[in-house]
Amino acid sequence: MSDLALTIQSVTARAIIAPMQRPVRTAVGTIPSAPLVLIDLLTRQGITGRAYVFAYSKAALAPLAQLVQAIGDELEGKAVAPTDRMRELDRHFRLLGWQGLVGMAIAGLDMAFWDALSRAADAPLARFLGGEPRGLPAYDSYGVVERSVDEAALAQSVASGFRGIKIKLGDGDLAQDRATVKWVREVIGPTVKLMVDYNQSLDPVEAHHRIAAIAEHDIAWVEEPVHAKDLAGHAQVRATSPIPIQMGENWWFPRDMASAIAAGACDLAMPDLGKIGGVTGWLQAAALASAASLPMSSHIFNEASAHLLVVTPTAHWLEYLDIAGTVLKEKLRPMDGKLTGRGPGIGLDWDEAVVAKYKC
Ligand code: SMN
Ligand code: MG
Repeated sequence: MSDLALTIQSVTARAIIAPMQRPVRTAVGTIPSAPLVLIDLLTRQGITGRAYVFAYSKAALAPLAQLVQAIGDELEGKAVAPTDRMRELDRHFRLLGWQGLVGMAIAGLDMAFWDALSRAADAPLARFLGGEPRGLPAYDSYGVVERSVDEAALAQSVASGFRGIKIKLGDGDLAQDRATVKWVREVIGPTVKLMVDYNQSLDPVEAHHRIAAIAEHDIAWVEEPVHAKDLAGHAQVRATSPIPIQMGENWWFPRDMASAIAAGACDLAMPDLGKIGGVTGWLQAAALASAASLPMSSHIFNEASAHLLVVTPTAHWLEYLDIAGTVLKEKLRPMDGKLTGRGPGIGLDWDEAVVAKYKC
């Protein structure tokens, strides 16, 4: 076994805009392609840790890359010890607050730390964290769907083995939601799980009406029906909802998750690796979910999530939404509706020719 005492030599952050298989169309706007910051963390021992973070908007891409670079530069000469680094960074950014782009930059660096450590141990991240990589049930994640455009793809997702499908609602009125859910249920059949995501677009009263209108079609969860910050609103919707309420992709670090649990805001949890604080934040979130008996799913970040759900006691669903596959040497592909994490580390190796093509 190699020595796990790694020292940070340098960090390189590169901004790219990667094409996606389909745009992420939501009730609050469309993301046509993936603005990503690719992180390479070089160590003095010759191991490179890799990770990426998702900037959501093109406008945030350059500032996010600059933050990763600037925070990374200050880490030079320090040990690759994610728990220690996170404790220091938490203090360092306490006055500014580490939600937002700073938090995403830190999450990306944290993921690169864990990648480097597990690569040094020549182990997939799941094994490094005490689990054995296995196929995790994944759902195929769609945006707002239209019958004329998406019917064939949805049928194909089911034929390929996916046992769950997520669609986004709230782009039109209640009647449109109802009609969409009806035809999607017809296409995917009665046994495949169907999740719906409102992306924070409703108020609690409207959410109550819409949930009542779609409930007959056997929905596995309703995601972020109201503003993610409105925990009382989520709890209010949850009190009358016959469908489990899902949230978590907008929790900034485990502290936000603890607040949501305390407010009784949701039945299910789905932290996002870029907002929950990378691998270190995820592991703390997994402990909170386990202690509160909340089934926990992932949000984007297919590759790292395929490792982390293995060591999540209440692991539920992996969201299959490929934002970075285009720039990887080997894309992580679902097999019979399941995703298995690949090592060493998180399993990210950049296809440099493709990266060069999409570099900003
Ligand atoms: C989502 C939003 C933005 C980018 C990717 C995914 C979404 C989801 O809320 O849950 O898939
Ligand atoms: Mg969502």
